Amino acid sequence: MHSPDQTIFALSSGRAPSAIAIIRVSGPQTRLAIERLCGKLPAPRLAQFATLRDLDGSAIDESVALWFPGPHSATGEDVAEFQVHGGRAVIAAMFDALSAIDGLRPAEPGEFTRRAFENGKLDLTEAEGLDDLIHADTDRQRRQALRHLKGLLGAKAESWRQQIIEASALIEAGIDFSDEGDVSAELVAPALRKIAALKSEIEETLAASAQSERLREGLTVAIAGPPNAGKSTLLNRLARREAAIVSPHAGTTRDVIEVHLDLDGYPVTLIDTAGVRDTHDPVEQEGVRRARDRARTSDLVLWLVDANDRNAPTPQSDGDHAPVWIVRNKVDLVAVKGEGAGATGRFDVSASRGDGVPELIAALVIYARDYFGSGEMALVSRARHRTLLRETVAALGRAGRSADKGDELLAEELRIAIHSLGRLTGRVDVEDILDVIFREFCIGK
Ligand SMILES: Nc1nc2c(ncn2[C@@H]2O[C@H](COP(=O)(O)OP(=O)(O)OP(=O)(O)O)[C@@H](O)[C@H]2O)c(=O)[nH]1
Ligand SMILES: [Mg+2]
Repeated sequence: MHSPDQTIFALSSGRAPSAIAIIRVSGPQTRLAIERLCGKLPAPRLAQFATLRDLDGSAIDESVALWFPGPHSATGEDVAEFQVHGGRAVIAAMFDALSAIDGLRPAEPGEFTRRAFENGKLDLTEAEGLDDLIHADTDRQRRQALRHLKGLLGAKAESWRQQIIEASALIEAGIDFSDEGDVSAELVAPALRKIAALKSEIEETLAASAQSERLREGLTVAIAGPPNAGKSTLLNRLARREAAIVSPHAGTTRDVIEVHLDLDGYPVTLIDTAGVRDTHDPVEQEGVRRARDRARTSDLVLWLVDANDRNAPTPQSDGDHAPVWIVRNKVDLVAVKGEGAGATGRFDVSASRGDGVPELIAALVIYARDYFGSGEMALVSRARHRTLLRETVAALGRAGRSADKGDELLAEELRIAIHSLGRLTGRVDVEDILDVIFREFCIGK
């Protein structure tokens, strides 16, 4: 995909129609593109009012144009930005005009950021942070992403890498001096101390980030239980909108309905499912199957029962799956309060009137806080980071243990550690993972 000789363009702002749309161009033909459309080149980095014209000279729109000559641009290449009116026809006409210029083509997802990475404008962890920032739904996700965008993990990894390179240099020097016995030992001992210290530092970082990947993914809470218990009513109340259909008929919900909540800054996906019962209706059977599936793969299940139903089924908890909270609904219809309410994981609510719902929400917030742990402050936010840091720790551990087996073995383990850290920031040999990472990006970024 990497082809710096091509000039790319894309709509970088949100979905049309909108008040303003931003179209970005990056690559060697950018100067030509801006001259063709605007008639002349604006002063670098200054907003310039311009009537944009297609190749026949007819006006497309009145816009603000910006010209960022490389390397002082977001991608490191020549970049132009056209701020046009955000109508679909305007954008289409702009795309036609840009496509008509030789060497210009629409960008692939993430291609602008990839070029920025290739040109050393950001490292891989910063690029990932940028993607996370664009997709952040809650304030906590935003703050975590910003930490990565600022390069905190990248800088840490780079400093570790440099220190291992230094330790490794001592060992390599020791190998050169190996005929002289003592010199080698004198060089290797401090290197080994350095390696042991680095290993514990990386282990601490991993431990402090134990749950932080979760902040990207969010917490999934499934509302399950027998038909007609009021599951959809509860979902609507928690979502504060009529997301699911509510009716007095048992078996109303068939599809799995998802709503996204921002619970005190924590991202939560709430799922409403079909009431679980034996049924001959094939459509409802499929709904029940999906309900069971989603309950199984969720992180927490709210098992909702009608407080008036003495024979309400209890959840089939199958072993190591998500914790289940029992929520007795429709307490507005019962005179006596349930015995269990107030105990851990037991709630009495009226989904339709709202009684007991604040307590349920408060418990969910506490649960989320625990579930996400120190995520926001943690440095590691992706499985990719964790895997590479674990590889580094393992190599450093082997290096420490192989000290008496010869310096060559030790040096080889250090090379592995250096390589893993290099892959983290994208300094070495990462061609294979680049496609995977940048494919997740939006077009225009
Ligand atoms: N009195 C009272 N009625 C409720 C309460 N919550 C829900 N209901 C009523 O119970 C009926 C069923 O509600 P739903 O939310 O559709 O129940 P459900 O569990 O989603 O049902 P299925 O989708 O069929 O499994 C509706 O008539 C609701 O108005 C409550 O707290 N109190
Ligand atoms: Mg329902």
